[in-house]
Amino acid sequence: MKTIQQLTDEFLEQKLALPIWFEDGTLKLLDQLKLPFEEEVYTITAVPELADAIKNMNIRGSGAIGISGAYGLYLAALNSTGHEQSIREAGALLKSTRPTAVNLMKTIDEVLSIVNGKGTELITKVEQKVVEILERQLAFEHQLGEHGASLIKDGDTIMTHCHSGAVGGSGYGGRALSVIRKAFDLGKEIHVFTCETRPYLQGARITAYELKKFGIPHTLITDNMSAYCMSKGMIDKVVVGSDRVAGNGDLANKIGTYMHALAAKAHSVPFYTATSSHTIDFSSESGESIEVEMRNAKEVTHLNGTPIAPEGTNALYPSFDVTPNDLITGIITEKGVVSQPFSQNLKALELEKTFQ
Ligand code: RUB
Repeated sequence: MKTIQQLTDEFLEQKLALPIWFEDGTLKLLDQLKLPFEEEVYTITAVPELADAIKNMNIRGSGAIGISGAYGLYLAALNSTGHEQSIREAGALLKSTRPTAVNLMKTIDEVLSIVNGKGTELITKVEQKVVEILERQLAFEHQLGEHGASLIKDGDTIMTHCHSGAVGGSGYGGRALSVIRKAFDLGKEIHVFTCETRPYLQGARITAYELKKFGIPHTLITDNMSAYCMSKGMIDKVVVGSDRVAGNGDLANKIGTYMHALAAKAHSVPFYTATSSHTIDFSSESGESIEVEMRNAKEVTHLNGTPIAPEGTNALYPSFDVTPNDLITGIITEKGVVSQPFSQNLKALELEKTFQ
């Protein structure tokens, strides 16, 4: 099997838009806080630095933080010369960084499930597991992209929210943008409306940056314009990513997703989430049990460090919301597009089996 270095070299050759990669015994991370104006690369030499980068959103997006967890455990294995307890402690630290995106927890648990033994043998074991995960995640992006692209018609305008793309995933197009990118690569004439995504502006800063990079025609709107655009027949489909899908199909995704889904239902615009089986969490029966991360209110009262409200203004920042499954037309996965009733059809796909 390949080494992590060989795999990363392959990824770099494929010109993927990588969020994180391995180079010369360290991790390299594209600083997403600097996008779209600078493409600055951070070097990470120890797991606590990686944990801080995830917390501070230098790296973000559920797919990207999932693979960061895997890379982080490999770094822990190397730095501790294959010490089992140190790898487990690194796993606990990385899992504590952000609570909503389930990919992070699942990926770390998957690596930890093979952690036993010591020394070089353990390092190699972790490395092989991480290689397997990285290859699989990238393959999912292509597969779910193909299934999703089959829903897109020539001439469609697709609205998306937040950033569910290459640098939030494994480098091809993450989830929502894999669907869009595949449709575009297949020659479909499409246009994308990207919502700016207050307060962190992932749509304006990162989705628009990637759409430009991939040459896909697009228009930026503010979040509160979506119902207007739908009411005027300007949007044919909504495709968003997913931080977690509960067993009944309820969707936890970036704050604002729920509001777009309500507008889409009111205007009979099909609403899809693009995800992978790794993001379907059968241990959450419904969205009610999903923990929504509350972030610092200063991220609402300030924009890029500049205050936009009177000093002392109270603000609230739930970073995600839960869209009830009855507002969702279909769940696009690497195995196909799942439709209602989701509880039954998600189970029928036996998605979790992939990982047993
Ligand atoms: C990102 C976010 C994205 C989802 C879906 O949150 O909510 O919409 O992660 O994208 P943050 P994907 O920027 O707070 O990490 O399906 O690619 O994970």
